[in-house]
Order: sequence, then C-alpha cells, then structure tokens
Amino acid sequence: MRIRTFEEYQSAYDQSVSDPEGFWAEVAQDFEWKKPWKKVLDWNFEEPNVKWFVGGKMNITENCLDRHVREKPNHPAIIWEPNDPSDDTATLTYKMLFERVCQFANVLKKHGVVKGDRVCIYMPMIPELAIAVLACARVGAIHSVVFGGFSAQSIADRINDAGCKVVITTDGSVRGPKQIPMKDTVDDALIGCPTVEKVIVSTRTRTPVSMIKGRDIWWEEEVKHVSSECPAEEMDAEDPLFILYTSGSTGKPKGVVHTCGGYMVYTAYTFENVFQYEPGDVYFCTADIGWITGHSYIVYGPLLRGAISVLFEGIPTYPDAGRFWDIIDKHKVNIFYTAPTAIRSLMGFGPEYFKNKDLSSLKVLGSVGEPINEEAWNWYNENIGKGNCPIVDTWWQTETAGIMISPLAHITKTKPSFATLPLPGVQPVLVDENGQEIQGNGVNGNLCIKFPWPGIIRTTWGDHDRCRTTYFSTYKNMYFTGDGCMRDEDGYYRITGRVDDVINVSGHRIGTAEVENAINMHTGVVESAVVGYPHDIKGQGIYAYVICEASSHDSELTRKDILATVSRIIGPIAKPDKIQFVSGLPKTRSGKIMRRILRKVAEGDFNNLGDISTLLDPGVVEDIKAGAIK
Ligand code: 7RM
Repeated sequence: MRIRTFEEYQSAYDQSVSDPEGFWAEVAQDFEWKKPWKKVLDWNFEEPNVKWFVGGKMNITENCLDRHVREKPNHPAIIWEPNDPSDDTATLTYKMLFERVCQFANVLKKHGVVKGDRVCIYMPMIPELAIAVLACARVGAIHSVVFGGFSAQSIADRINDAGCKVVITTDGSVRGPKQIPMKDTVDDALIGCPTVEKVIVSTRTRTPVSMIKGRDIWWEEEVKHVSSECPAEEMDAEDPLFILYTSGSTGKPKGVVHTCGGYMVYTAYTFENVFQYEPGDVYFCTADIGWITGHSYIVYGPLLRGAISVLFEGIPTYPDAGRFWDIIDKHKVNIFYTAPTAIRSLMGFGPEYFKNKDLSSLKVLGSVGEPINEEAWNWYNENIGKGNCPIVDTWWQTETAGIMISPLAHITKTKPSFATLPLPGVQPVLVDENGQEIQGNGVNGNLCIKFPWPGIIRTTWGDHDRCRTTYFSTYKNMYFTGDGCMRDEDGYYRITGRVDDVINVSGHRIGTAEVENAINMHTGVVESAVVGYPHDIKGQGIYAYVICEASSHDSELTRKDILATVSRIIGPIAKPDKIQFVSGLPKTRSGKIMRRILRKVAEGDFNNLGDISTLLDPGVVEDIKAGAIK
C-alpha cells in the first residue's frame, strides 16, 4: 500500500487509528502467505501478549527472494562494495542470492539445524552475512547476529543467553587499513559456550586460523556438496524470526525478539513509504547488519520490496573521508541512509571530499540512530542533497523493528531536527512523570506508544517478565520508549534523547550499568559511575568516575588498563572517553548515586547542580568539580 500524497498519508493514518485491523490486513495482502491468518490482532499490554496475523503461515524468504526470482531473476538485489575501493564490487541478482541462500540453508540443515534452533552470526559486512541471515530464516532457525566489534566475552554472553547451536563467522575481516581477527575471537568466546556444536567459517582474509576437528567447517567446502534448492520452512506468523541484543539501563543486554509475520509486514511497509522507493532505485544504507538498522533496512525491508541494496564493507574515512560520496557516485545511489555521527564527522573534513563527486543521482537522504542537530541537518541538506533531496529523520528502536516517526520523502514537509509525524499505525503519546497523557501541542514529555504495531517487540529472550518490566510497566497500558520528546505547535515530534541510563555513542546504544560492570572488573577499581556527556561528533561521549584502591599510584597506567578491560569485556565501542579518578561518589543517605550531579559536572555545568543537601557527604562534590576533565 503505497502512499503518494500528504492527503493519502492523512487518510491512511486516520484509518490506521479507527480500524487498525482493517488497515494492516490490507497492507498484509501485498505478501505471499502459505495460509491466511484467522485474526489480524490479539493483544494486551499487561503481560504483554501481542500477536499479529494470528494463524497465518509464511516464510519471509519467499517474500524476499522466490517471488522476485519469478518476476525478475536478473535484477540486482545486493551490490557489495568492498573495503578496498580497488577490489571488485560484486553484484548479486535475485536469482544468484536465492540460490546461494538455498545452498547455505541446506548446509545448515545438513548439520542438524532445525526450525526454532538458535544460530549466532558474527561476521563482517560481506554478502555471506546477508546470505547467512536469510538461510536461517529459510529453515526457520532464529538468527542472533552479533555486531563484529563486540568482544569474545560479549559474544559468549549472547550465545549462552540464546543457547545457540551453531556459530557462523569468517577467518578475519578488514575495516579501513586494519585487519581484524574474527575466528580467533569466536574461539575465545567458545571456551565458555557448551551449547555450540558447529562453527561454519567463511573465508575473507585468508589469515591462518585454527580449525577444531569435529566442530569447525569451511563454508566454501560445505556449499560444494549441497543442492541449491531448498523449500522454505512453513513458519507461523508469530514464530520468532530473530533475536537481537540491545542495551538498556540495567543489567546485561536483552535479547529483543521479533516474529516472522509482523516484522515482514512492518519493515516492508515502512521501507517503501518512508524512502518512497521506486523500482530500479539504488538504495544505500551505511549501517552494519549487526544492528537493527542493518537487519530491517539493508536486508529485509529492501529485499521484501525487490530493491537494490548496497552493502558496504568499509568505513566512511577509508581510503579517505570521501568514501561515501565515491560510492554514491560509482553506483549512482538514489537513496542514502546514514547516521548523524557520520555526517558530523565528515562535515569536519571539509568540502574537498565531496565537491568533485557527482551526487546528482541522489533523490532522498535519511538519518537514523540519534538526534540530528540543526547544523548537521543543514550541512547534509545543502552539501549532499544540494537543497533538493528531502531528509527523512527516522526515529525508531531495536524494539520497534522499523521506523515509527519520520517524514515520508517528498510528501511530509520537513523541519530540521524533527522526526515530524508518526507513520500510519503508530500512536505516540507524551506522558508526564505521573503517567498522565499530555494533550495538545507545544509540550514535552516521555514518549510512549499506546497501541501495538506489527513490528512491536514480542518478548525478551528467556525472560518475558523483563520485557514487561522494562517496556510495559512504567506507564500502564503503554509501551515506553525510554526517549524524551517534544511536540511543537504544528504537532511535529522532536526526539530529545534518552531519559534513562542509556548512552547513545555514535548511534550505538550503551548501558551505563554495563560499562560500570566492565570497569569494576579491573582489579584496582573499587567503584565506578558512568554518565553520558555531549560530544561534538559522537553525539554523546562516555564519562567515567572511578574510585581506585589506594595502592594504585600510576594513574595513567591505570587509565589505560581500565580502557583495555572495557574493550575486553564489552568491545572498543564502550571505552570511556574520559576517566576521572575520584575519592568518593555523590551518594544519598540510602546509598543511591546522584547521577544528575555527575551528568552536570561531565557537561561542565558546575553552577546548576541543584539541591545537594540530601547527600551523605556533600564535600565529595567539591572534589569532583575540582578534578573534572575538560
Ligand atoms: C534505529 C536505532 C534506539 C535509540 C532511540 C533513540 C535513538 C534513533 C533517532 C533517535 C533521535 C532519531 N535503534 N534514536 N533514531 N533519536 N532521532 N531519528 O537506532 O535501538 O539502536 O537505538 O536511538 O534514543 O531510543 S537502537
């Protein structure tokens, strides 16, 4: 169901509110179902229990692949752009992708993977990553993609939480000038992973790896011995499609679960309407498939709509800061979707990197992952879009599966740093601290959604109650996003950032508790507290206050050791930007750290610390201020 005008948007929106079931049933007609659903929606937010297209049977890969192979086998599906621009790009047509997915699905089957099994995928941005994802979906296995930048410890935690039977990885990977071991890291992880039976290794770097007999097998060898025909497993609309781990304010990352039917309908619908994708358009999303943006808008959404999706292995600054613009020029990209952190970083390199590039193929620009500041929005609009490409500032989350609040390209009037209006099917509300809905315009509050949409999180793997308490218990009968938001006089939404203890560093979600736990693993550390602070390029940086044992003297060495510890426990993305050694933390008499004070000091705002009289020892505040890191 394609929206083409603002009036059509309004009427679709109205219908989606007055008759959500009728609305989504009509959207879902666009797909191939093996058996029709009996009921469109069953839901309550108390448990929560949300089911879309109840009783419907399907397989998402038939909608991503088989159907396009019948209609246009030789149409490009994936254009792979390697890390090194002088290496060959690879174009996979729908037919080629289909055959490779079926082949690899047969490899999975041969090694005992059956419907419902969990498979961990730890790979760089190569076509085999998309193939592995789709092959899992083909056989009904639940994929759990772990971002290639995570440490062995993080991989192990995720494998064990999900009970993965198989791991798919590569020998190594290349990112910019660096070679990164992948298989070695997996080997380290697997020391503590009893559920893993097989490791399938695809070749990327040809670096030496150790292959354990009986456990480790080569991808290239395996695919030689299987057929390239593999009927798709019949899945219930509510069977899990994947688990994706994401950070929250407390504890270890949660395994967000999405299911087959709703996810399919929601990602495809949002993809085509937000970007206004036209047949033949070349679409380039710069995210990594290890995050939700890559799942929904590199793999599933675009392939469901028969699109051409560019899959880029490298980084924005290699071989130089013009790489994105080179790729746009080379592949004549029409739709470009990236993150504010990348825009801010590339802005800093100056115009020489884009001025001689032909960007005239561009029609639509997108932004995702964090609030985009006006300066970055304007720079993006003027220099990349040349003033005639709408910017779709898309707000959404791992838990929402797809875009929730966003302009529709060429349809919704944009406004810098506003995600603008909810998509059809999305009913946002702003609530105050008491859980009261804030009506009217020109208001601020916590962003909640009061009605289910097909992509809503179904559960957190292995711990349904955690899903309830995290998202559905803060405010009764609402899904709580964790974001603060303002609705301006025009009814436009502007997301202001997290209101919980989640930090958004370069679009990566990092829980302060996770970083604190990692820092506390270091032997010399007694206690720590982590907060976010505004960072010019990353959006937010990580500021750690650390109390060390009296015996640690060389603070520079301790600082480096702490960084190494965090890298080891979580991964380099969670390394604090600033570490301040303190003798105490501002705690209330009941022992609670007053993070508000720590945030203010980290921001450099010493004069508005608020009431500190309830602190056990108000004296620590002076010490913290005196030692603050600029
Ligand atoms: C897609 C994704 C989710 C968090 C979310 C927000 C922030 C994402 C925007 C944004 C302002 C945006 N999933 N966020 N998009 N904030 N404007 N357009 O990023 O699960 O990794 O992160 O990201 O705080 O809650 S995520």
